Amino acid sequence: MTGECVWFEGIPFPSMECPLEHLREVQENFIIKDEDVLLLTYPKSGTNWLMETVCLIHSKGDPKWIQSVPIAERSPWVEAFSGYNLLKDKEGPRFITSHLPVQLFPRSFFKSKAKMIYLIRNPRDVLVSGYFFWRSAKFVKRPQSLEQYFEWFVKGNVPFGSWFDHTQGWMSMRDKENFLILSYEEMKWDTRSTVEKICQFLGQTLEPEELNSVLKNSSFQVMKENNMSNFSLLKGQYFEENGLLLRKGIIGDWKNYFTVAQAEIFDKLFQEKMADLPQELFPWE
Ligand code: PPS
Repeated sequence: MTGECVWFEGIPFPSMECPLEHLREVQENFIIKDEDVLLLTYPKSGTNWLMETVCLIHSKGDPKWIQSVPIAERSPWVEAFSGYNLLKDKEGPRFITSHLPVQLFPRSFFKSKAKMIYLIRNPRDVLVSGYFFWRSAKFVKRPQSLEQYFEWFVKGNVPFGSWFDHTQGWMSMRDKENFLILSYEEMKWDTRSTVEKICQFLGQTLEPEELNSVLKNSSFQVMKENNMSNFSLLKGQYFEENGLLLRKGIIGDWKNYFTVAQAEIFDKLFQEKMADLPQELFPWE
């Protein structure tokens, strides 16, 4: 069932969950409400870690919810057919996840006060994580080698398009008060402070033991063992048995895979594409 992508507005999407008509429907008709919380990422940036963290903050560290409801039902992907159907009839505040680039996000959002968290990660690590992930997926064209995936990635010929365009697009929101930028790297370096930052942004207060429980239950090891959060429920239909969402969970794994030439090409491209943004937005080395 290895699938192809559909192209929407010049960007490839996995055709199985994001058919063309659906993407149009999401963009034109999905209503974002002021009380929604939007978790926005380019794929492989730590999306599920952010989702788990936000869910645990919401339940004040109580793990019952994250242990009993699949992660994609707690904070559905709006661009996925199944996620959209869960979201559209849901009453009250919603957590909404999305990998959509800003220009294809539901138009209603531009008039809403919904809080948005945009999580970024060193695109070199995003690339390596994506290579291992997509090569076990059954719903996109699988890369045959890292070399091939590198070529696709730098051209933006990968699901959800160019990392550079995605990041440039969402970063244009950065002066809005309802927009919080986080990085996977800061989450790793100082998880506690990052969770506190998220709590402050969401207007949530946690007791010290509640915060400790958020940290424990969103840790790599605990998430890896939680079948509601580790994508094991998707094996068979969407992924091969060896497919892993929680692969290594580290910073700088790209150094184990890039050749010197690839590292140089990437550096040059990064400088060209991101030169107009303040470099302190990108906290990796
Ligand atoms: S997806 O498929 O786009 O939604 O994937 P996404 O969740 O964005 O990214 C997957 C990578 O995030 C890592 N991850 C974590 N790292 C640290 N701690 C926790 N709790 C955690 N949860 C997920 C996951 O391991 C993937 O990175 P790699 O580098 O492949 O290990």
